Amino acid sequence: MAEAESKILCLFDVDGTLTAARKKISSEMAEFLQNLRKVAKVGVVGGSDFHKIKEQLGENVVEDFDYVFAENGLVAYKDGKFLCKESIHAFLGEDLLQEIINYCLCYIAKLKLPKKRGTFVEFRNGMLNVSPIGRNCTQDERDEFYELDKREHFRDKFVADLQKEFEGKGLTFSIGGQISFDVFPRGWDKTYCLTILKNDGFSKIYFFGDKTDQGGNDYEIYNDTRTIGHSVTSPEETQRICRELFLQ
Ligand code: M1P
Repeated sequence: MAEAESKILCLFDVDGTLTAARKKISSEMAEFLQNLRKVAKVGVVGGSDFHKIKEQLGENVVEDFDYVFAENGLVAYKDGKFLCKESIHAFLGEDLLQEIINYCLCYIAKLKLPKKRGTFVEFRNGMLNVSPIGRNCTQDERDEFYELDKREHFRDKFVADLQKEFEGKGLTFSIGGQISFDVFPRGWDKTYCLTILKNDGFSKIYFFGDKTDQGGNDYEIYNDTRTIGHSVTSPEETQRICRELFLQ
């Protein structure tokens, strides 16, 4: 790798950017990324936990990517090794955490939906993930909720309500996928991983994501002055832009 090129990092969101939502990476995309690694460092930053990122990007994800940032970087791997971890429990404390969880459960209990399943609040290392339908829903139920939510805005309304209720508590509510939203301390969005990269000497960090509008979980990192942001609508578009930028 040439010196100038070695200072470039391509950082990718997962769902809708490298893979279809919650689906596994295609072998073609996996091969494409290995070719890209010949001219730039390649990293991934997802809202999901490490286990889910591994399910989507493969068992060898920490070897296949130079950086893996799960939960926006709260769980980080570099060069095939574990790097660091931060926890929402230690940061917010049990009292505030329970206040948020209890409030969400009460809100969901009052919500009438066509379907409700289980796991309405998932407690992760660096965030809470809140789902009105419940994370135990099937793929069909997930798709159905997603379409309904586009019309009824259940998640937008829930988030607006939480923003009012927990104003001044330093929390961010971020809608990333199809059936849920993430709750974490302000600054623990995807820009969190940029702090970890601070001393790694990249001259340019390119970011690719699909949820780049305000309220989406790529919004902050896409607009951050430390990145060159690209908004994409599909994995195919991600490849096309990368090819134009780096592989001509
Ligand atoms: O990566 C985007 C989001 O993916 C999942 O969202 P959902 O299950 O709603 O489709 C979640 O893992 C979420 O935390 C994450 O932000």
